[in-house]
Amino acid sequence: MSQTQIQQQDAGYHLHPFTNTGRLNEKGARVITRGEGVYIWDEDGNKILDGMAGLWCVNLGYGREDLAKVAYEQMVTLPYYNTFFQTTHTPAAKLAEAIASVTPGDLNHIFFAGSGSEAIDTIMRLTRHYWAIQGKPYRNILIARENAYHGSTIGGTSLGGMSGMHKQGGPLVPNIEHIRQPYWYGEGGDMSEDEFGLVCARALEEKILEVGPDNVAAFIGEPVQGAGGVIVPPATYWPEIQRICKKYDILLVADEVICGYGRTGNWFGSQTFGIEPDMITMAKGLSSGYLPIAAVAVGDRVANALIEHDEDFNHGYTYSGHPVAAAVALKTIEIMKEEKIVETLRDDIVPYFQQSLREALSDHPLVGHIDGVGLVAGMALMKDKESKTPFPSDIDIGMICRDHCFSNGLIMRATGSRMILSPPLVISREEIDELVQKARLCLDLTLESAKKLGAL
Ligand code: PXG
Repeated sequence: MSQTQIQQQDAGYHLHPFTNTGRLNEKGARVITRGEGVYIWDEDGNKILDGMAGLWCVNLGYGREDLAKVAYEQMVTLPYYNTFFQTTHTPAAKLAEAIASVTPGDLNHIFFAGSGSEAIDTIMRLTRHYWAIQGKPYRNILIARENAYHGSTIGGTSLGGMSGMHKQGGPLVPNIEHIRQPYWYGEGGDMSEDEFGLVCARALEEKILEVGPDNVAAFIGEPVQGAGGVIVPPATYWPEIQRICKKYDILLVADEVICGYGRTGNWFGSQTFGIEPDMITMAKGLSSGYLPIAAVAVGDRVANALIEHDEDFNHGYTYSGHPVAAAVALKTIEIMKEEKIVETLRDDIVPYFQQSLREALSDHPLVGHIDGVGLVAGMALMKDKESKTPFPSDIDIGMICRDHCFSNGLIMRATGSRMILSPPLVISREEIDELVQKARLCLDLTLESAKKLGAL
């Protein structure tokens, strides 16, 4: 089938997520046909370096036969069986143990879901249920942050802090509060990073006191906000959040859907930022994106309460612990251990990536600031970086840059005027060199476009 035929079918029948479908249909979606390592190819044969690992997930790179074989073997052995009615199967049991072997602290009790959004709905229900079985059903307020992303089910949308999402499909789930995000470059003003981190964390204490400590179930946050633009919090932020949660006996949940499985340079973002959460969510890197699977790792406090409470927890999904997805996730964890992915990142690839980005791009006239940790980074594009002046709203500088990247063999994602990188964890030094060279070229082209549009 030709590219045009596929585009016509797509335009005729496919409603895309987070997309203005009418506009997309006019120009036609780009057809991606295959992947190998850190590269993908489109229907016209263009080779593209995937600086986003799909959607923050293809951590082990494309085209791994070892993952495909495991899926095939599991499919012919047992393609599906549920874990609802007093049954289990080898992939789910083995995967639960394997996840517990890599999660920090006592996060050793695993509840499976099919997506990050479902994992988030699980923690929303489980944190509230926990307090209900403690005899405190009034402790049901969840506190999250503005510009957080926690998925797009009604639960994830409500818990997230994306105003564009809150406007659609409401009313939202009640008893959710949002506090400010720790975005120092954008909102820190004259404060030092450390000072600003404390101010943002103390917004949690203010909110707790405002709604009453006895009414709060949990605080939920991404260690690094991903879809919000790669907002890396100041070093003071998470320890202070942890202290406040302990002080008011509030459950702390880290949404590790992006940060989990190596992205920040450790197995989990909680380790990078010194957080000891009561629960974490995970998805994406758990199966390297090869099949949809997610999980919540629950610590002893909540798990023991559930286990000791003599009643079903009436929650779960048809595909909780799906055997094929679980087998692939198990293999993913085994590969990460065997190939020492986290160690290689820590000792070599992360410092090289972060340094190369800064050396190549910091002095670019458009780049106001680079935020980054592990193998993830966000760049703020500014009209005038000295005076921190953003582009006017009619110039979508992020989209202009993203389009230049697309045309020049690089996937870099735009969140507003921030450009995001989150490449596969198996990227080599040479491929990082190629990535930063392409990024520089595309920033130059973006600068030219902005001048042509009269924005500079
Ligand atoms: N929590 C976090 C922190 C996420 O990043 C979810 C939950 C929801 O996961 P599912 O599997 O339901 O999508 C996510 C997902 C983007 C983008 O544009 C990011 C995500 C999903 C879609 C787009 O950066 N993250």
